[in-house]
Parts: sequence; structure tokens; C-alpha cells
Amino acid sequence: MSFAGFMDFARKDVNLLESSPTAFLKKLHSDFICKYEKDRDSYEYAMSESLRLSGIYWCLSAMDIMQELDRMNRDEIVKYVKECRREDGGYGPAEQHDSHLLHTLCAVQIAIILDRLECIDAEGIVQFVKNLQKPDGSFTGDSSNEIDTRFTFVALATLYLLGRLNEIDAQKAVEFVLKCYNSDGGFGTRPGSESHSGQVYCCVGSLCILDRLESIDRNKTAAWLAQRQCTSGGLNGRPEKLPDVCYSWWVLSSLAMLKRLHWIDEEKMKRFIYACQDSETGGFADRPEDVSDPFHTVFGIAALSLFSHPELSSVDAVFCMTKKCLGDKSLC
Ligand code: GRG
Repeated sequence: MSFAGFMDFARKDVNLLESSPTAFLKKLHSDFICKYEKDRDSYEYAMSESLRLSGIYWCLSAMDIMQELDRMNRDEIVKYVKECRREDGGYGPAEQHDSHLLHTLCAVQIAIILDRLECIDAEGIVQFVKNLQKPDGSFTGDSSNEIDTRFTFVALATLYLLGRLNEIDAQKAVEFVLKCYNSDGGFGTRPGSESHSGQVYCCVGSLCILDRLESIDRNKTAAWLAQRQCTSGGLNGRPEKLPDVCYSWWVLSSLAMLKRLHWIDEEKMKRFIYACQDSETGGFADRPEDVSDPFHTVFGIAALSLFSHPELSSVDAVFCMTKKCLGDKSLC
């Protein structure tokens, strides 16, 4: 990056905090999620069809962490999840969409948050996930054959939550994840790909689920993660990029799994997260002054919970769900 480029980046980063909220606006966020869920005629609702099941998980988990779950319509949500089940045992993002691993994990997470695990087809899900593992241990997300460490994490998380990790080749899965480990301490999508915080979360999470975190240099990985903190206090996904509140989750949860959460400046971090709230509409945006949405809202709230916030339930760093709903399945 040139000197001028660096100065431009630094100016944009620091300017993020001007005139932004400095405390947690719980009531506004709870209302924001309720409104988002009910407003079926909105442009945002129509445009988010291809993400719907994920969106329901983001909203439910945010409400569960805020202890506001009773405001959600459990029966209606369970009915909708059932409509997203496909013949191959997986779940699509919406009715009439093809199945995908990402949304299959969301179906399981939703069922656990709502304490209705009996409403999903566990046996079909296990077969669906098993069929997506490749001989080198990697996973594809669907029949398209694209591999990515995101899909490894999602496959392992799904099977772990169903108590069926024994159904896949776990040793091969670990070997694939370790092939994606870079010399800088981060992980990428595939062997040789650039390190990215989101991928670090997926790989550290995979190793945590399989109890193999000792296979990496935890100090080196934590140092790469801690270096994601920018002058504003926010975290970025990779060097020389702007911070985004969702990285507060991907980075902090990874550090929590590595038992090195204290490597981040907590006060500066919280100031940035609070600044990403919209004090009029509620919800969190990627960064101050942008438009809020459920994706950034759940990860902003979950990140705050990792620092033990008095208004929030404690969140599990691997699954981004409350420890309460996970019970003895909680890992970290
Ligand atoms: C939360 C339990 C749970 C599961 C989700 C799918 C998944 C598992 C994790 C995704 C992790 C990931 C890759 C996050 C990054 C998302 C993101 C904001 C990507 C943006 O990438 P770029 O390249 O942005 O557009 P940067 O910030 O790098 O410029």
C-alpha cells in the first residue's frame, strides 16, 4: 500500500466513530428484529429469499442472546423450516430452493434454539452431509463441487450438534483443514488461499469441534487475529482492509476458542461495536453510519456477549448460539 493509500485508509477508519452511540441499545434491537420478521411486504424481505433460513437463524439467535426469544412466533418458524426440507435430506434457504449445507446447519440451529429438535429429519441430514465429503477430507456445500473451509466447518458443526460426528472421516477433515493453514498463522478457503478472518473462524472452529486445536501454533494464529484490530478499535478481515462489525464475531470467537480473547483491546473494541448501532431504526450495520441488517446485528450482539455483557446471555464461541440453549453440547 502506498503512503497516500495508507493515510486514506487511516482517515476513513478513525472517522468512523464521530457522533455514534456509546451504549448498548437493546430495546431498539429487539424491536428491529421483530419488525424485520413481520414486514413481509418489504423490499428487503423479498430480496433476502435466497438467505431466508440463515436470516431466521440470525434473528432467533440475536433474540435468544438478548433474552427476547418469546417475541418470536415459534410454531410459524418450525412450520417454515419443515417446508425447506428437500428430498436429498438437506434444507434449502426457502421453499422450492435447492438444498445447501449452510441452510441445513441453520435448520438444526433453529430447531435447537426453539427446543424443537424432533421437528427436523436428523437421519436425512446425516446422509446429506456424509455425501458431501470428498476423498481428500474436504466438503462441498452442495452438488456444485465447490470446496471451501466454510463447508468443512458447517458440516462438522451440523453433525456435532446432532451427535453424529462418527459418520464422516474426521481425520481426513483435519488433514484438509491443516492444508489450508498458512505460514502467517491464518487460514484460507482452500490450500494456498489468502488468510481471512472468516476462514480462520471456520478452521479454528473445525479443529475445536474435533478437539485438535493442539495441531496448530495457537500463539501465531492469535497474533494474526489480534493484528486485525484497527485504530478505530474495529476489526478487519485481512490486512489493509476496513473494519466491519461482523469481524468482531469471527475474530473474537476464534480468539476465545484459542483462550486468548484478552489479546484484543476490549474497551476500544466495544466502542467500535456500539458505534455500529443505528440509534433510530435499531440494529447494527457493518460500520457506523451504514444501514443496519440482521446479519450484522447478530454478530455485533454475539461479539458483545463474549465480553460478558450484563444484558446478554452467554454465547458459545463455536456455534454463535447461547450456552443455555446448547446445554451440554456447548463447547467454549
Ligand atoms: C455462525 C455458526 C455460524 C456458522 C457460519 C458460513 C460460516 C459459518 C462462516 C463464514 C465466515 C466468513 C467467510 C465470513 C466473512 C464474511 C464476509 C463479510 C466476507 C467479506 O469478504 P470480502 O472479501 O471483504 O468482501 P473484506 O472485508 O475482506 O474486504
